[in-house]
Amino acid sequence: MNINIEQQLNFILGKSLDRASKEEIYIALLNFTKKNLKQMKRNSGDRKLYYISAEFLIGKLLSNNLINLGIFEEVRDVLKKHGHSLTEIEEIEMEPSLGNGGLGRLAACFLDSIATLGLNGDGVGLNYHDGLFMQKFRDNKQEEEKNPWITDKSWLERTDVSFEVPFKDFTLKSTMYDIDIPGYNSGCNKLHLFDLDSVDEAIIYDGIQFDKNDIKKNLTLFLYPDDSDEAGQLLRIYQQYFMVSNAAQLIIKEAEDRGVDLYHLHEHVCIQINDTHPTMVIPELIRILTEQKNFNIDTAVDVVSRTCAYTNHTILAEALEKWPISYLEKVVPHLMPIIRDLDRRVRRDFHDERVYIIDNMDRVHMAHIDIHFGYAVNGVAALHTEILKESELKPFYDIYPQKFNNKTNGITFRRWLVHCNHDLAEYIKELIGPGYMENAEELEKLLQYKDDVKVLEKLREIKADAKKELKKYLKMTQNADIDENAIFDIQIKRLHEYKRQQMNALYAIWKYKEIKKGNLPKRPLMMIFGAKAAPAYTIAKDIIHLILCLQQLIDNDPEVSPYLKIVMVENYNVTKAEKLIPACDISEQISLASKEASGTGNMKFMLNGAVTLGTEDGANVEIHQLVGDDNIYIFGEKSEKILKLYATSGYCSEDIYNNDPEVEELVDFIISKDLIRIGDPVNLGRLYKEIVSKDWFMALLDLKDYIRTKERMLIDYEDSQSWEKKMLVNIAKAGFFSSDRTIVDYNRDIWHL
Ligand code: 26Q
Repeated sequence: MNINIEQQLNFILGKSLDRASKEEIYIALLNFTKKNLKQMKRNSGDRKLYYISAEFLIGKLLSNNLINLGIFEEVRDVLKKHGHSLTEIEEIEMEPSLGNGGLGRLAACFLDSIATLGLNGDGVGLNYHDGLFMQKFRDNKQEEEKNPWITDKSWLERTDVSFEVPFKDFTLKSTMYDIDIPGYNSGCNKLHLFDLDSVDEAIIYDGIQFDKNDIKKNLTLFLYPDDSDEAGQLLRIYQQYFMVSNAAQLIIKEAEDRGVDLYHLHEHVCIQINDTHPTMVIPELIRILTEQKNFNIDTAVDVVSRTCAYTNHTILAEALEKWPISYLEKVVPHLMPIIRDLDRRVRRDFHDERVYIIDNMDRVHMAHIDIHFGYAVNGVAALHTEILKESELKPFYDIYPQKFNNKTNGITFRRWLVHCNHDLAEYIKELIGPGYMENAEELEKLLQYKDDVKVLEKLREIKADAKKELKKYLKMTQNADIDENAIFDIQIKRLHEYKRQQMNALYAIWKYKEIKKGNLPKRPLMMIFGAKAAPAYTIAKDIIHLILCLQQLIDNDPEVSPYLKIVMVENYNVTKAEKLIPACDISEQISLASKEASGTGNMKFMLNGAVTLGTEDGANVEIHQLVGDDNIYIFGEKSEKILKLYATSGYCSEDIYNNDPEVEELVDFIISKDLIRIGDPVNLGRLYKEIVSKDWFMALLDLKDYIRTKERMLIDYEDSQSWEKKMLVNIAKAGFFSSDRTIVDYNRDIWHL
């Protein structure tokens, strides 16, 4: 770049960098970066992808955009020269609150890789003003507050694109906002976020309460508003339809602008439906083509079916969306004739009620629309796709074997290595050259240093520095004191019973009791959690309460606290993940086998030299295959056995509790005097009862193997050189999990851009 960055910044500021405040510099950098993005070439091509998703968990953008523009280091050095640190300036940026977990972060990694590979593909979603709630801890409980992240000056650019979205009782006029998505060393794409001018944050009161019926004011306020009542469910339908009607209108407008003959839409456009949330794009496109473009319905169904592809992210029954017809009639009655027609087609062709779109309780199965009227269905890790084919979606696989395919998830190394762990990225570059930044499999070249003591020591040094950084960060953000010499054991992900944070908490109880008995560990253990619980998910909140109570119990126990510490990070988000992941030794990936579709945190940790403690679930299976038995710690029952247990109702937690006094002792501690004194007996009692009498995700089944395996890991950690070797092998084998590889696979098998 032949521009003098320093002069440009001074010009934008209207004064010298030396005399500018952090806030002023941030705004100057924002404007400067936006100007540079404007000058990038737009990725183009005859065929265009639209990735529609309810979530885009993009994280802060400043550093990442500078990296992808190739000017990160120059900017950092210019700032440094004038006494400023880019890291501190970044703190001013608000993190966009446009996602919740893995599915949203995956969409963000995909946008980065699509742009980097020079592919013509944009994201389409909603511009939630408060997104996912802000988590606060009070009295050892989660409380929810609003999270207004959109500031005066931001990456969002208002466009003059606007569409009319028809609902039963009124029509709403949208506004499209864009965020530029630069590829690394490549062209630029866009994320289109639709919004409503009439949305009004002033209707939020008392945390995150608001009038669920005031659609004009609430439509794009929150991601996943509480849907425990009818008004909440209707609001979700309003949101989903608003998202896809805008998407459909944008797609058709852009196609027509490009001169595409709509009868050949599928040759010029493909639409990726990210989970079932955007499913209504299928009937909406059919509606527009038949009502406004003179298509007959057979042709419209045919063209749309060749345009749309669906990704499944879960086998949990409760997450597979089924909308009552009566609700759809209240919000989008004009889609119902089309949905009924699609159901009629299915019933005409197949005589198996498991594949019908409308079931005998008058509910519309969104995934069934996607599978019948899309041309591809993919799972997100090898095991997950096999489970879809062999059990969850078997009746569909029997009908359409050619539609099913696997696309193992990936992560962008620009954010999850170069940005979040710059020292490690630089050191890798020193060892094997910069080629791995664009061809991630080149990381394997690191294996030649497997026995190089100097290299291994340097890896540990980089890890130790990251721990010190995290220590500073946790002190600053939540006044937590952590010991940088401890082993860092980290579980960060949405709170869900299947992910089994409760099993990890039971380990903490075990360890606490061991220390009380005088079995002192060689080195302190630092257990870090980060998780938000859905506001209406009671047991998930009880698990948070348990963890926070344990944290307090241990902090106040001088016998235990030198050896064990728990920190639950408040308001876990992408920014915090970026600080936590580089500092991790033990990556907790302990879902009940068969339940975690893929996981992507597991990939971020391994790339940063953490060793996985995990079940044979999701992408852990593939990590295991790549690194081999010596470089991962696998425990627990396998998925075949778990699926059988479910099929035969063969699991009874009470039997384990009653017959294993060690397990009983740990579970009983949840309602012990020690904990009840700190916590709320209602929450702790409810959790205790849930684990003893139900334990739907079988934490007790795997508990002892889990404890044993974690203990083995702590012992192995003390053999520094062999542990460092594990770190190195994990980094070296992470190349497969680059989202660049994932996107190459999507493009080869599904998109054909
Ligand atoms: C459904 C119905 C009603 C309300 C909400 C929902 C809902 C909301 C969010 C259902 C699912 C989600 C999010 C799912 C998700 O994040 N899945 C994760 O996707 C990752 C990317 O593929 C995988 O790595 C994870 O294993 C999977 O859990």
